[in-house]
Amino acid sequence: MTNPDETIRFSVSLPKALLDELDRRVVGKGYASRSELVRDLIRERIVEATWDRGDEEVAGVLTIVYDHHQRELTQQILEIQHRQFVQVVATTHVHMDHHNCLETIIIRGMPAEIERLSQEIGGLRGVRFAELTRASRIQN
Ligand code: NI
Repeated sequence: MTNPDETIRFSVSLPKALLDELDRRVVGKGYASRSELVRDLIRERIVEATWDRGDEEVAGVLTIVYDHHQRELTQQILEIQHRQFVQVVATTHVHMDHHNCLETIIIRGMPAEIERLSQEIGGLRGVRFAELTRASRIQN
């Protein structure tokens, strides 16, 4: 009987230069230990693989900065959000200055649909910056 939450210790052989690189990242990124960094690297790859497979529901956060004065842009962004086959869970809007609005859009759905929505919003005239953060459920 094995418990999936059990932590198992195993040893890994690495070239010295690669281990040094790992340790620089442990320090540079403020990790408590090599193990914690390696766990996070593995989880990152799992999220990437889930998005690449594309066969299960995931979540994404689209961050955009757009021109407040671009006519009808806000309306276009809203219409795209309503029309898609993905679920827009929440949006947050911040007025950065007189010209720039920052918005985060939390989206749930299949990876391809989230990518499509993000590209469509990112491609609108007046959207100056668009970046999608990809997330998924991770066991342990
Ligand atoms: Ni604004």
